[in-house]
Amino acid sequence: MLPKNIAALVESPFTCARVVSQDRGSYLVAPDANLDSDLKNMSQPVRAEISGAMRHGAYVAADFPIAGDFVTVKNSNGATIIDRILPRKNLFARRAVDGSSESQPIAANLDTLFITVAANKDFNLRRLERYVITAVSCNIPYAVVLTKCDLMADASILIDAIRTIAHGPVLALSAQNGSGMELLAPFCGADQTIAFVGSSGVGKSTLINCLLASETLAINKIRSQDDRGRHTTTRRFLQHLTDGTAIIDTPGMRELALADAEAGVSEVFAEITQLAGRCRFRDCLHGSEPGCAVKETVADSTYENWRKLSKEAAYESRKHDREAAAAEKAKWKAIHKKANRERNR
Ligand SMILES: Nc1nc2c(ncn2[C@@H]2O[C@H](COP(=O)(O)OP(=O)(O)OP(=O)(O)O)[C@@H](O)[C@H]2O)c(=O)[nH]1
Ligand SMILES: [Mg+2]
Ligand SMILES: [Zn+2]
Repeated sequence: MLPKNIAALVESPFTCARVVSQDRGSYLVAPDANLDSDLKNMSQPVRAEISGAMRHGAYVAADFPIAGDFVTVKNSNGATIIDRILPRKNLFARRAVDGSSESQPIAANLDTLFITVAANKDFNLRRLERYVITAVSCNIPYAVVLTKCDLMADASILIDAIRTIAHGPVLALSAQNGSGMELLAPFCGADQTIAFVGSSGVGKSTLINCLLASETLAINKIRSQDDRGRHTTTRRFLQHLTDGTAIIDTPGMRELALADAEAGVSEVFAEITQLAGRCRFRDCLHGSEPGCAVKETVADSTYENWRKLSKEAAYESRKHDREAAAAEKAKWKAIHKKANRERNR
């Protein structure tokens, strides 16, 4: 739901709408269940375009509207024009997969991000780790959803494994037999926006359909009149449950490259972050420094994994931020100096 202080930014002739989906410059917007909007009487999302001014002022992908965004719109000769994006509470984004350092927004204004993994042979902790790191770095509350639990007699081993990485809630369920679906209830409500992300085939859309199925009207409306229901897997798409919960489905991601993720790495590898305080050198990089508590204590596999991810995260941040690079250079210089001093003693 749009916070009141942001709703106050909307002035006539503009009204507020929520971005449902985006497809090459064309958007679908809908009234938010809780918004006072011109669009409110419409039962279906409407097509909208961004204004010329917005197009000219947009430099990076994040400057364009994304599913979950609250935007101001106005009617102009029968067309719905998006005038501006209202301030975002948060933005789930990953590094673009084209190799550039630009970040690719996935969804905005989330109350809970459901990182979805399946209890089958595709289960992969390393991939989960990347999602958790990204969620933490984007400052988005997350929960891990372990789907397809009907395929396993006992999912507790997987749940325990997930808990070694994710400090948020873990919900084990099956959209197939309905077990555990009630675990999602506390995350739903008129003022809640939730999104499902994860690899292709983990069951995100099935889960959402399952939630919508108990609300037959909502899904029928969307499917018969707009034919959107079938396309939930090819683009990000926001739908409302009848209780007002906004649910965003996203297409499965093949890879999740880290962007600006150092905070997330520190949180996921909390053990390392804590141990770092016990290293002999306060600015120990846990490489080949003597007296490194991290190297001495942490399991080799965890260490290698941490090193790889923190290297990737740091590399991306450097690319983004020259100042950070300069500071890092100074830091290295100081470390070498110190090491030299130590050696020459
Ligand atoms: N056994 C079992 N199969 C499931 C369950 N949920 C989904 N599936 C199956 O998993 C397959 C993929 O499900 P989708 O919901 O399309 O997966 P998705 O995550 O939306 O995939 P993308 O849209 O490609 O990202 C389908 O064949 C579903 O029937 C479940 O709880 N149990
Ligand atoms: Mg899908
Ligand atoms: Zn160390």
